Amino acid sequence: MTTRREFLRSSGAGLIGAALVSRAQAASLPEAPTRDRPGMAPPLEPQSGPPYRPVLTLNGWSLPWRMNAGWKEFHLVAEPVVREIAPGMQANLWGYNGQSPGPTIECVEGDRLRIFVTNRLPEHTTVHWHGVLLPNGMDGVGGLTQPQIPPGKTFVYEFQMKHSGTFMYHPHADEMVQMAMGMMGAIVVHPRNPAERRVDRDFVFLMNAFLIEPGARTPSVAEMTDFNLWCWNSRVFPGIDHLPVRLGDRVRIRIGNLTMTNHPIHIHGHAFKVSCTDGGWVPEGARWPETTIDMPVGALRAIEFVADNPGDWAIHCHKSHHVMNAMGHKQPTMIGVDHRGIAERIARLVPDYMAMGERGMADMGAMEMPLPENTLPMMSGTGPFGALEMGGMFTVVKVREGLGRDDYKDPGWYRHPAGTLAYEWKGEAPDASRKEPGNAETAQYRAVKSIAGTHGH
Ligand SMILES: [Cu+2]
Repeated sequence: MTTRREFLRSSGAGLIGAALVSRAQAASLPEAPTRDRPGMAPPLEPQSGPPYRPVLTLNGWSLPWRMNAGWKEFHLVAEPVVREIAPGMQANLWGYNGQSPGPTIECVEGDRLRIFVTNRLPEHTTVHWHGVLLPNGMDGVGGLTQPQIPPGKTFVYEFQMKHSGTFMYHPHADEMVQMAMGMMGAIVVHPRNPAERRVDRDFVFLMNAFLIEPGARTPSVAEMTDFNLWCWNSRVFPGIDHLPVRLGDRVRIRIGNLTMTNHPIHIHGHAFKVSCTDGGWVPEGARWPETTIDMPVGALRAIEFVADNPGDWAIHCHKSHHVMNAMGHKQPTMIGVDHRGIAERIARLVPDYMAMGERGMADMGAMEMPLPENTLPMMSGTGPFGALEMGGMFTVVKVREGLGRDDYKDPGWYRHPAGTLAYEWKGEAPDASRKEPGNAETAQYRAVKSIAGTHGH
């Protein structure tokens, strides 16, 4: 069956339609669609211009455009937004078109782009097109290549996308504040020939980080290192979308890093190769297999693999503090310390004292701790076998047989075939020969306050 879109494309009617845009319309601003739902939008199939296989933005969407006499016109609106970081926590951020990050801009190599940027922030801004090779005056560095865009004004950027690849946009104006508030978005430029570099599933997200004090809603913008929310697209686990993948699919995941530290991104059950950076495509012969790739600050990497191993595979940052949410850093390690009788005595002096960590911190995942309003637990999420004890930069690639080609619905948890699941050994236990660790007389005690009273990470 021929769809209307294919008909338009093959008949050239789309082109005629574009040419018929009236002068009044040409002079008008294109619509600026907004979205506030935090889940992944379905792929945006191109309604005009050259064909391509669209990407999926984790917890995000792609920005629709209009064709105008051969130009693809987009409209970005820089504005304050409310973003759900994960169910149970909302943040006052700055973003574009209703969300932080802003929508992904998708286009095709060779496309001519006209991007209208309206500033609804309380201060001036600009947009820099990170990695895109364009005329100097379109580079968006406030003060250097253009005047700042004052509040209430709209500027226009016009350039041709000369190269396919993975890029991003963000302000180059009061960057410390504007990026710390969540202003950024991804740019995906598809090859002109849709058969080139084709994959079956193409995902994209940006990494960002916030410091939001427990109980607060607005990020502390002066923070440089001690963040407590390590996000993918301004979301933390368990709020990050899963990546449903059909068994045998070739998968690409494009990742950008706009935090202020590197993130070693690790995937389970598969080895991948880096196929693209923000500098362009990596030649086949220069790629090598990895299961972890360290993502530098201010850079993008696209990883590719064939999903040949069914299951629920973790994908996460390998810095263990980046897979948890707000907590204090200053706790002494209490493993092996016997708290018995001590907690009650300390609690008389420090009312919110909690004995924690004497058997490790895993209990925190299941513990119902009193938290200030609008604060996420340090570790949370539930899997098919119980508490997942994760937060931050963590989600699951769900590789399944029998998914539809473009089916992105959550297939549920993996059902392990018989004989493929770790199991308990039920023989007779040997005598415990290890020495009892810890000793109440010699251990040094310090008051450990609950996470409610501490910040940082
Ligand atoms: Cu990390």
